[in-house]
Amino acid sequence: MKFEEIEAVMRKNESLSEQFILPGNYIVVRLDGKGFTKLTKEKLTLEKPFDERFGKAMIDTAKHLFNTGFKVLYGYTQSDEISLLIDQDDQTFSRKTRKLNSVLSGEASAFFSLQFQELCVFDCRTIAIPNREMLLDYFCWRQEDAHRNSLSAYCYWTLRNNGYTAKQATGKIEKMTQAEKNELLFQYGINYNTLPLWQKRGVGIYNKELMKQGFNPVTKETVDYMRKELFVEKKLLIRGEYREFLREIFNNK
Ligand SMILES: Nc1nc2c(ncn2[C@@H]2O[C@H](COP(=O)(O)OP(=O)(O)OP(=O)(O)O)[C@@H](O)[C@H]2O)c(=O)[nH]1
Ligand SMILES: [Mg+2]
Repeated sequence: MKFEEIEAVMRKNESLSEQFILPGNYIVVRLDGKGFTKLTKEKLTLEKPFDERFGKAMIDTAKHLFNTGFKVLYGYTQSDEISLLIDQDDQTFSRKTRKLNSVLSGEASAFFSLQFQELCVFDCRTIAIPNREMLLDYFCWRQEDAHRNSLSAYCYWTLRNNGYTAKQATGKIEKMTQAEKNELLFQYGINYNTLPLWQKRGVGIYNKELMKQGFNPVTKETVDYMRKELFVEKKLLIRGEYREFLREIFNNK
């Protein structure tokens, strides 16, 4: 076969296997740290179950993803995952899932690795969401997951710190209800209700209109003005109130 023919076949194969997020759908991506159980236990020196520096690196990585060419409306991070909502009308890379997944996982992996000077990798999946209610369901679902995970993680490390092996701790937690997990922590002197909200609910990131003060050199007066800035919400509301909070952000995009 001639080179031109080979090229035509290759290009056709490549374009026929291309997938797109269909017009009108919201684009949600979720990145997740690859093998972070091993990374957080063996390679990094971190507080367990939650570490401020790790949490900050996740937030900074999520903020970085707001500046990678996509029109990101909302970011949410908990544990080793980051979800992003990309605008319904975003046409970047013609909405190719291959591009979304590879560019965002590459950007996140590179940025996060620099925070710890260690090789850290994120995977990325792209999800098409056809309507607003499903979008709200998606983010409420991730927040519920954050809550379950944090309760279990606190139980796990409390047991580990009190003589249980990894297997014993996992086995014990597996059979417990949420109420029993709360009770277990209480027995060891931990009141789950008073733990930092970012650990239990995750963190939201969005462009918020904030009042700023500037100096007018002509009139020599300080002036108030409004500016949109990337804002990190570490005290998210939950359930119905979180839904309303998100609805407002999505309405004011
Ligand atoms: N010490 C510590 N560990 C954390 C923190 N946040 C997340 N992790 C750990 O990150 C891991 C995330 O778990 P998963 O994403 O389910 O598992 P994984 O090992 O990353 O596996 P894959 O995602 O399937 O590649 C858990 O083991 C958490 O304990 C933190 O603030 N401190
Ligand atoms: Mg992971």
